[in-house]
Amino acid sequence: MKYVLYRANGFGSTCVEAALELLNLPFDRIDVEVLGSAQERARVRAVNPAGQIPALVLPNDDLMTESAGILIYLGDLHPEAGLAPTPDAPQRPDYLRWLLFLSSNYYSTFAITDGPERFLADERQHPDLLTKSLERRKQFWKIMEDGVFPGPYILGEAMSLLDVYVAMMSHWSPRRDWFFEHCPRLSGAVRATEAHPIIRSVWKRNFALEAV
Ligand SMILES: N[C@@H](CCC(=O)N[C@@H](CS)C(=O)NCC(=O)O)C(=O)O
Repeated sequence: MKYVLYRANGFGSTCVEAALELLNLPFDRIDVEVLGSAQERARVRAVNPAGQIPALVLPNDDLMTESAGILIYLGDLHPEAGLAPTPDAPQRPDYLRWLLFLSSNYYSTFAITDGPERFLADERQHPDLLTKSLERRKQFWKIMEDGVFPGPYILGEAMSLLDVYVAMMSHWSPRRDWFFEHCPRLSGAVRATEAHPIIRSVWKRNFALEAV
């Protein structure tokens, strides 16, 4: 029995694709356009009523959504891979804290910029909404950058799915140049993560560029 991942290059499904590959779990990819035509969006909503990816159908046919939740689930299901600190590990609180910090704060701003009309009918106010969203993204990255990270990865010696999450998001707005300049410690973890051969190959497909 396989997983089925609804995905699009470079979107939030990228981290789930990476997790499935790192864990060597068989899965099928189904390409969708979440920001595409009304018909295409309806196709996505038929799978995930929120109209979003990642959407992962589990081998028992249950649906799972929410990028951070999926990463936590997969990492916990395969502790032997060492991609998630176990519940009693000292790194566990930071692991959960930053995964959820990113999904609920940083990631959620994309719901605004991907469809400002969903929040404000008056188009003249959209540029302000976009500017403010960008400012908030930068603030959230700086808050995380100022957290205590021992390196070389965010939680210390071992790469975790938190590093994969951050590496994916480093490609998103405010984009890599800003990220590398303002978040040097997180950037170190991103570079270390992107040196992993599986991450390199998943990134090549998703971001159509060299990983680092
Ligand atoms: N909370 C969700 C957010 C997922 C999300 O916003 N995905 C974007 C693509 S990266 C999407 O599907 N956007 C379509 C829309 O908002 O209509 C998660 O963490 O998985």
